[in-house]
Amino acid sequence: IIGGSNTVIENYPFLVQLERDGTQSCGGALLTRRHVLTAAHCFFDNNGNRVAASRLRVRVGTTRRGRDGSTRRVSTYVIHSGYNNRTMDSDIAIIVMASSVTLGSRVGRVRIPLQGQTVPSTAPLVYVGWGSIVETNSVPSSVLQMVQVQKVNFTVCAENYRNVPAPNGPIYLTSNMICAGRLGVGGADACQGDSGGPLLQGNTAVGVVSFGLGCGRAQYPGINVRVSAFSNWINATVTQFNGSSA
Ligand code: 4AZ
Repeated sequence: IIGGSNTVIENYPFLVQLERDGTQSCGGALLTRRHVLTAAHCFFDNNGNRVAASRLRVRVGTTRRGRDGSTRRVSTYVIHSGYNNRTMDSDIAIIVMASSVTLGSRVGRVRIPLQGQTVPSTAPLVYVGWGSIVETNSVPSSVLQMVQVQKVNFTVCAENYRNVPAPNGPIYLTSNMICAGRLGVGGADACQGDSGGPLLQGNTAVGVVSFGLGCGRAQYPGINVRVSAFSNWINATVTQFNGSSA
């Protein structure tokens, strides 16, 4: 999180850490006592291979990165069939934990919007996570960070990304994405390690942190999965993977 402030998990009890080989690598948000909403790209290694579920843990109920709270094994994870690792379209996935977590003041469920529900352009939005606090390093935060941002006009955001020069661009956004940050100002954004975590409007995950060009840049807001484009898929997937055999 760029430009954020220290906060505590009690303010965002649905927020979880996804650990790969014992190290926090992504964020996520609890949908139910057994299901976590996160990003599809969190499940691929640097060679583009899927990471085995046995290497993953979900840590809930803690403000501190990699400490306290409690962890759960991952039974399986479901990557959206439309995920494209080059365009980053449909960068959304659901984790099915091997056992359920206990709800309390530090562990709770996030809300998701109805399918097709749009985010009001004036609503205050919040990024949360343990990711980098500086664009130029990949040092995570040991304490949970939050930062307030705004939805950025999609046409403007898409044009800016389309005009990114080679070799990084052009980058073509899809209608399944929401931009959020401080357009023209910068300094408030998600960053490496925040991926998979929610972009919040109150207790509703309107986005899933996905990617961006750098972090906190004035012309390049963070890009998030538009959750309302996937609400029906989320609900159907949670229902399908609901039981003891998953
Ligand atoms: C990343 O590398 C990443 N500024 C996540 C979010 C953003 C950039 C990069 C948005 O996971």
